[in-house]
Amino acid sequence: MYLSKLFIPITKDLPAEAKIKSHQLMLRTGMIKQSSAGIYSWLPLGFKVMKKIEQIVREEQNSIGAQEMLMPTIQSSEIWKESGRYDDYGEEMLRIKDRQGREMLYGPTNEELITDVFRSSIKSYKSLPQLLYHIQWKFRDEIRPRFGVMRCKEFYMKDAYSFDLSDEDAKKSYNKMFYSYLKTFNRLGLKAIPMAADTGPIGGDLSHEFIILAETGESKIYADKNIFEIDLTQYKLNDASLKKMRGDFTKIYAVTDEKYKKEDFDKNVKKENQMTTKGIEVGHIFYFSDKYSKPMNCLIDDQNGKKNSVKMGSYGIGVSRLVGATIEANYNNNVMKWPKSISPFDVVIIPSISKNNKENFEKGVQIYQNLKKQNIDVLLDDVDENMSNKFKKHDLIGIPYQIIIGSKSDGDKFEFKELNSKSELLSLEKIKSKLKI
Ligand code: 5CA
Repeated sequence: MYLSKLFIPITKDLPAEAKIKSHQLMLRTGMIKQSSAGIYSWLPLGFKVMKKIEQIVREEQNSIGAQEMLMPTIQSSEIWKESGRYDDYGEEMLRIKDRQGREMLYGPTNEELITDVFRSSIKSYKSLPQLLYHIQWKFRDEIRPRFGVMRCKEFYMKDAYSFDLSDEDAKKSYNKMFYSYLKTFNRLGLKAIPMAADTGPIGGDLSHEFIILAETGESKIYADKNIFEIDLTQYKLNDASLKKMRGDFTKIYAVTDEKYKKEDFDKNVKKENQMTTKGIEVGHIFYFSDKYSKPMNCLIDDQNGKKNSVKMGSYGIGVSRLVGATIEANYNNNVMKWPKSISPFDVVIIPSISKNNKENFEKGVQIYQNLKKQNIDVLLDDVDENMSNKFKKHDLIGIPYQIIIGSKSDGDKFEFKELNSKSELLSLEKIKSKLKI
């Protein structure tokens, strides 16, 4: 892609309405545009990053055996009346009527709908366990949408649902999700802490939030620094290993302010390991047993032909929130550096362009074509602008690698720079091998 052709409405001014750095950056680099309070259009740059995050989330769900499907955004109120949540959910639910006057709603979550799908299809323990997920827009009429995509009304969520015969089996599904969440956030270059949490309107008595550290986060957290020392690669995808993993994580003290008690913190964590900071909730998992299956009559025959309410859990990741959260975790001193796994482009070529010198640009085009052939997703900055402005702009766009073609280029060697590091003079072959690492 040539930068001049990219739909990327960059603005110089700091948007007044944006209070945190991710919101500011996303508006300034034209990743999103507000359409109305808490509702955004995703423009090409933001959309590309979100889709890359979505793909990593998908791969990690698939790798624990979860199956992807797609449920609609609009749901009938009937199933919510069955579960008893239609009245409980309150004003956050956007309620609408179709032309026949039927009560509908824009789904804020999908426990009822998936239970309805499940009960009409699966009747026997022989088909269990099942793990199903979809990645779909949700709507919650937040009273105070703020911080851009971090707390908005319409947002993109991965929500998964597990179905098991017994509480014991259900906890195995819970542990698999726990593991896949930690792997997902690792691949996104984020350090996430699982924390015991309250269950709110979803319900149940076992729940963990996954929180990434960021000063601008909404949740205050108290944790033992040792939580970052646990090496995930020591665990395997089997029930015993994953049980040990959850035990290892949950025995280290880490709570949000809802559960914080000073005396517990001091008793459980040595002074030098105490960490008090803020974080952003990027995922939340729940085990609620038969909270939905019982009132909705979702029954399974066990080995003796006896009918049991299926045991369920639900597992959410805020895919659109993760775009903002990743920025909060990585944007410092006016430089944004995307983790390689989700960067909007792999590399940007920045030739110094002037009316009298077309050579740099032509060299840039050659390199561009060469890299394209290798399936490297490359951006060529063909805009006629001075180099210092270009660098400022690319500090915001955040592509982690730059090939600079200008006064320092030497024959077939070009400046190769990783954001936040010094540049080096390298041949194209060396650059290619660096990009593929
Ligand atoms: N049904 C359960 C699990 S599937 C559920 O809805 N959980 S949740 O309410 O905790 O939401 C899951 C994730 O969606 C949260 O961890 C958060 O990352 C994201 N999320 C929730 N509300 C918003 C919002 N208003 N704006 C952006 N992201 C949100």
